[in-house]
Amino acid sequence: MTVKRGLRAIVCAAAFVASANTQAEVLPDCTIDFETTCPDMAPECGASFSGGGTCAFIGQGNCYSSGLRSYSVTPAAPLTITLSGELTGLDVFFADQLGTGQGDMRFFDAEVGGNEVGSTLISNGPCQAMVMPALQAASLVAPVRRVEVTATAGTLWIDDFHINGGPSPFAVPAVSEWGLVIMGALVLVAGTLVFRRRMCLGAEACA
Ligand SMILES: [Ca+2]
Repeated sequence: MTVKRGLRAIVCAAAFVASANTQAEVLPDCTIDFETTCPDMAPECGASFSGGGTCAFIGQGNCYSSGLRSYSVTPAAPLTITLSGELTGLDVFFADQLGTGQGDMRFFDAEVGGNEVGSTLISNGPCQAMVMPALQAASLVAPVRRVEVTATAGTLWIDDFHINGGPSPFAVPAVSEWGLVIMGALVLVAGTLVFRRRMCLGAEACA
């Protein structure tokens, strides 16, 4: 019975170590500028764009963040952005393009159906003002795996979709390889001590 308990303790400890070493996949710092490649053709920076417009030259007003190509969203073409890893931070140009656009950008986690995990970004602008619309930063409360962009009117401008520019606020603590070795050794020592103590109590002969 004692040996079984000792083995059970070691197995539980190993499972704990393994779970502690599981690190969520966080997408690397990466910016989609829509200039030479487009994430509606193939994933870029771990993001795949579907259902929206496309990467195109707009040349409107003061929307010229990186080159003159950007991504557009209209009421007829809401955009879904699917992420292959965790989005933990985002800054992006998200504005009305022609003076009549309105819309929002919403963030969801990896659960089935998706729970909304952050404040909705509202399009600013317009691009036709005298200055370029301000960069917007998402306020997230958990890692994001899907983004929904909807225009309720006009045309929306998206550029410089900057993924994970800072340290992750949701990082899961992980154990290094040396940490695993040390923890494994500790588990062995602890198991040996417990086992020896139980044996001694049974025999009443240990010094
Ligand atoms: Ca651009």
